[in-house]
Amino acid sequence: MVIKNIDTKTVVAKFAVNGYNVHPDAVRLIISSSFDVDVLVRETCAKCNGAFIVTPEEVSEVIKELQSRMRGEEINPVNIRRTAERREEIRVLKDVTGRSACRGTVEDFVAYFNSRFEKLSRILRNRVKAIPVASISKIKAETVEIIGFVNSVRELNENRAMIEVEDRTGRVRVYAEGKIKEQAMELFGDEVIGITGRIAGRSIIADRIVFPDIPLNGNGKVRRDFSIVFISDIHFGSNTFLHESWKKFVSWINCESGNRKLDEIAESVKYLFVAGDVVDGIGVYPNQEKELEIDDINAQYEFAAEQFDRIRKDLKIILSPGNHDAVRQAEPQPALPKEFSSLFSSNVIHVGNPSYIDVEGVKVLMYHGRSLDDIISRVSRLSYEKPHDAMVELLKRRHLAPLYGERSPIAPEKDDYLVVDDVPDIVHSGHVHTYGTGFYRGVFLVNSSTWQSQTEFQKKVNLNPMPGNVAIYQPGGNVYRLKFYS
Ligand code: D5M
Ligand code: FE
Ligand code: ZN
Repeated sequence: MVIKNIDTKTVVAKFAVNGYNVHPDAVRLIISSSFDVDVLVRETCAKCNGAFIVTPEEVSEVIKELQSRMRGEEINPVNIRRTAERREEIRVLKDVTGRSACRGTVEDFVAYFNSRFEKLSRILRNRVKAIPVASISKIKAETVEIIGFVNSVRELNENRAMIEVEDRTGRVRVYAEGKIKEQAMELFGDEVIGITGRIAGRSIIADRIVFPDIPLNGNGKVRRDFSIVFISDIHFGSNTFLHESWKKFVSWINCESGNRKLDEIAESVKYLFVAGDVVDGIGVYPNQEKELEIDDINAQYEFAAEQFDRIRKDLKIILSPGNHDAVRQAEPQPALPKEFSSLFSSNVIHVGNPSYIDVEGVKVLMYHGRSLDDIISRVSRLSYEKPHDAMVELLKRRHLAPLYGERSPIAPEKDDYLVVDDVPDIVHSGHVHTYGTGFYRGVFLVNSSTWQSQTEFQKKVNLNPMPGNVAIYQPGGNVYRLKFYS
């Protein structure tokens, strides 16, 4: 319990510094809560992300979350602290692990899509002064702004498309022409967007499609004096796992490459992120057993743990699962179960997929990247050669799996963990086995290739992996690319 002697003015000032106005009832809630005021302000600002005024409801939600995080820690002690009260080097800001509550019923899906709509429309409300769709035919104005789910998109002719947009009150046809038609044709359906346009009878002629998108300069610059290494898709246990490349990588990260410049880079590394497909798994695709070197899941994780154990222990390793790992397939995926996570040494921190992790004030959003297959196959200008361009589409839509019902199965949690509600400094994904880095609106994007050479399946579908490519990023500074496979 924190003993507080804090007044309204101080709380208002703390929000003002972060660019927020705050409702008096929200201030009262903060003052009467047992949590540290700075923690509450920080977490609330992160939650509101761009809202104009902080409401008491938002503060209550944050308090509830902090309480459940504390309970989670008591029930399930892990080697990371989930409470936001202490300033640790690593904080897990959002992760479904230990909080999954869905059974996949119709009601769960309704609640899930409500959560998605609520979160995304809240972001859009700062940019679009929306009216309910049902009231369009009743108002006298010539122009209108709405926010809704994309129901469908249809190309009418070369210059014209029709988007059906739906909110809680009804549906409306929105016509898109010229440049806006081109934007409309890249909509997947199921995203939440804003529309501004002219009223034409019962329809709208769009003059702008507004995406929830992240702010122009992300979170502003965060500069740190350490570096972070990003890898994924190691596929330990596969007969195409690249032992030699992996060995070279481990020597390098242990500052034992023998090359002075490379060892200096390695010395600056404090964190290693691993974005899933740690092992190849068992029965993930038909006839997989023919392509396994280790055909037992326990033995695969034992081998994985042994390999990570060779990495210097002052490095913190943050590891999440992918579709080949031994957790549920539907996203969000919880962290590896105890029987496997306990095999790893204590510098390995197990988190879910996706998860938000704060390392010394740098926010990393780590997501395995299953939806990238869907996005790349849907948008013709995107390709596997430049996976970071596909990642941009996730940030624009502020959603990690914007194509519902395709190759990315979703578990309908009451809270949509796949919404990018918090603006990250870094987005790390994998899955497509190709390498790419870039910046989008100040956010560093990295897709971290693989440690597996081309599989029989990938040969058949003409998928050319780029194994052994490693990205090293010093927040606010340099990006390096090292190749451990030639
Ligand atoms: O996926 C590695 C890459 O290979 C990723 O881009 C998907 C693709 N892949 C793998 N298996 C399939 C199937 N069965 N259908 C379509 N595409 C596939 P990974 O998660 O490592 O298997
Ligand atoms: Fe993979
Ligand atoms: Zn994968």
